[in-house]
Amino acid sequence: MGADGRPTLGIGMVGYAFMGRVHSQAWRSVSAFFDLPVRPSMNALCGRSAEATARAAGTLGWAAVETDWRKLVGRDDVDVVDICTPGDSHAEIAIAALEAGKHVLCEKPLANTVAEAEAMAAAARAAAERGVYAMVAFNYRRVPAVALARRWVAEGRIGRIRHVRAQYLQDWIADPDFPLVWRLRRDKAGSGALGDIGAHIVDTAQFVTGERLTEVSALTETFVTERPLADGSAGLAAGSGSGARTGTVDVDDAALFIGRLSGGGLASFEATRFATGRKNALRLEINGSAGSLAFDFEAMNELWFHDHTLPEAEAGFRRVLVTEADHPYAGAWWPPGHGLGYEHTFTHEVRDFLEAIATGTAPEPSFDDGLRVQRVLGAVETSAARQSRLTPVEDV
Ligand code: SOE
Repeated sequence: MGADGRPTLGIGMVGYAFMGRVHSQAWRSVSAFFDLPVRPSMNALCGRSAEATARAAGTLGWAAVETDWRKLVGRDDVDVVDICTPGDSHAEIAIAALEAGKHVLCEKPLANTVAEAEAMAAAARAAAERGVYAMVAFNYRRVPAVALARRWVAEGRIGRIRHVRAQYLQDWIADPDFPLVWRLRRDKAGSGALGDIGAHIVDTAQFVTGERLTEVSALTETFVTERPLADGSAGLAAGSGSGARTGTVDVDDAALFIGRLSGGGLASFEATRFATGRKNALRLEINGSAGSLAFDFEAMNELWFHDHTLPEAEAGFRRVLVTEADHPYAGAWWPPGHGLGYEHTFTHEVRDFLEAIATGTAPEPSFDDGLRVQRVLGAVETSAARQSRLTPVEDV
């Protein structure tokens, strides 16, 4: 029981790098801004090095430290396991935690392979029967402007969807001397830009439209195939490698694909970490029979709306500042116009997860939603591997 008389839920988190830090910020701040039936208690942090984990726990606000995730999962004061590790450990940790009766929040992409994602989704379905819940951390669903776009699509404001144009553009590995960090290794990350950021645009597009991708055709490329080995401490921030020794990049640097939506529309996707000058440009434009919506995370408090039912002379894209009290999530924060940032999307994510647990409602995105995205990633890789299907322009 917390000081305010609300029941507490003990949180145990595995991993404390970029995602661990942003999740910590979310767990720490959620009760201060959202009126929830339960209060999270940051009980234990798990990492491999006792010293480094203790340091991180002190900085980030975790009460205790574990160096073996199995021990974290077994703790009586841990009700929720938050997985912020590379994809190669998601399946093992998530399945063990669900079987031990712990709710699970798992970073994206859900897994490194479709088979792992299938096993995780099966474990989540079985756990849900016992009131134990699992959610995959596609945080961009919780950008107020993205949630508003979904609301307007569902209300029919843009009519029947004809086109989805989705891009996720970053540039943090454009320098060929950027080291071979774990996100550039298939054994750790499963795939490259495709799984890391392509997964986000697939989920965001399906979430906003309420439709599914039914088939895809893809091209992937690895522009820099050898990179300096990372010195072990290298995170995702720019830095140098460890000198003369290099290793092979065995994942995609960029993935482009087109697809068909379940409602009959066409979609295009571009995920790259070589878009020089673009830092975190998750962009979505949806064209419907009655209007269009456009969003760019680099201006995340804005949603652009074109109402095609207006007379031509009055129509055109107009900017909606998504900071009003009745916009999704926005009312919990600052007065209109004061704006939110990247970290708030994670606060919204844990808010929704805690609410779902407290009210016994299955949270979204579920592991089945994560599996669906994983199947799209798998289909993209299968299609890209069949490059013989491409038509050489010179042959025509
Ligand atoms: C790196 O590309 C990364 O941190 C992704 O892994 C996150 O999911 C995205 O939100 C920001 O960029």
